[in-house]
Amino acid sequence: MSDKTVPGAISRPLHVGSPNILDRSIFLKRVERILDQKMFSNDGPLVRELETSVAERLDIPHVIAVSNATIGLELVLETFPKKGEIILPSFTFVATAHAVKRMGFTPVFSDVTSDFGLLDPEQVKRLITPKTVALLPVNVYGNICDIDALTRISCEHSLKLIFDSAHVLGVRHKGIYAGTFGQAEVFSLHATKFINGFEGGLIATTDEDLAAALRRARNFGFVGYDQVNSIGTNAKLSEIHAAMALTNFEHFEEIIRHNKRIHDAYKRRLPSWMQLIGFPVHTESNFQYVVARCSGLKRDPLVKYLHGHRVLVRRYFYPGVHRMAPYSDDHHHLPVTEELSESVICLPTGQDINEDTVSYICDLIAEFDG
Ligand code: T4K
Repeated sequence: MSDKTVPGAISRPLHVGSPNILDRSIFLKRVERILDQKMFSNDGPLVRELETSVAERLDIPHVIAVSNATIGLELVLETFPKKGEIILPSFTFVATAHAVKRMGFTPVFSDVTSDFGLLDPEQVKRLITPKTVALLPVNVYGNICDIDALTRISCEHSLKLIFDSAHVLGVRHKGIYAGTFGQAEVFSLHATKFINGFEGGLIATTDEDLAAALRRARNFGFVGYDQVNSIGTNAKLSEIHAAMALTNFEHFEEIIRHNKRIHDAYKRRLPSWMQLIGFPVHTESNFQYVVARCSGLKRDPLVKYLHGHRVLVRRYFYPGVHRMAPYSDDHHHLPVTEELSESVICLPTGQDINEDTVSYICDLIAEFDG
């Protein structure tokens, strides 16, 4: 066991996506206001303020707050006029596939690009059949997919195109913030994400009718006090979640600056057998994730070793959804996904991490290697 101490006297383990809490006093003032006004849920003032702030700041026509990104994806999928196959990457968090399956579609897993782990348009073309109804690319690790190629393919084959954008709130592609690509994008406000709302999600769309349908669907289908014209569910975001998300969102540029400093520090200090996954040209990331590929068979022993030192690195995304029980079939191989899922390691990030903690982690890694 190393005799090094964690800098800054951090008593808890170091996490991937340690939660951002940017202005505790403003958050607590908002909580006081919620308690005074006694408006806790059901499209309350803070939910509206959050939606408007994100829409205005990121130039997105319609933003609909929901209780988490998984249900946000389900609500969008539920608006599709017919069921069928949906092409998505296996290299994602399992929630993406669950949303597809739970809404009655057939997930068809595609391989990804080896450089960034993003849905590979060439593979997608090969998987399209008469049953395909949609493409569901995932913008992983603060990276944006090849929007132009995927948009072209979806238009040529009259397919819906929606993005799992859980990781890319505040990320720009060719200068445009994520939130206006395809028919809809869904962001996550989970505690470990770029903007921490404890839990929560945001659906972004340029389509006014879709936005109105989603607002109804998240509130049981109500259009007035007593009128329900369509099926809906309870996907509402509460005021306390909105207070947290809004308070953090007000500091989103500061969070990006912090994340970039951390990313740069890892870049300087990691050994050459760990290659950081970078960002595609035209992408300005939020740097929320620092992901490296480990060469050789070092990844799993390294994870075990770091966990032993309370550095809780993660294997996002292992083993690939196509190899998880509900989706696995022995004949299905996705070589790039499998290679990536066996070599990637997500390093601690977020507000608990600073340049000293990065040095501490990199020194531990150097000792492991040595
Ligand atoms: N699509 C993609 C591509 C996603 O990555 C996700 C979620 C979704 C869709 C769905 O979004 P949501 O429906 O959740 O809005 C976590 C999160 O629960 C999940 O939101 C996230 N992706 C996924 C990548 O990670 P776990 O089970 O791996 O998290 P857990 O509990 O191990 O936490 C990660 C680390 O963070 C731990 O070391 C502990 C630390 N932590 C966690 C929480 C919740 C804290 O320090 N404080 C906390 O409050 O799933």
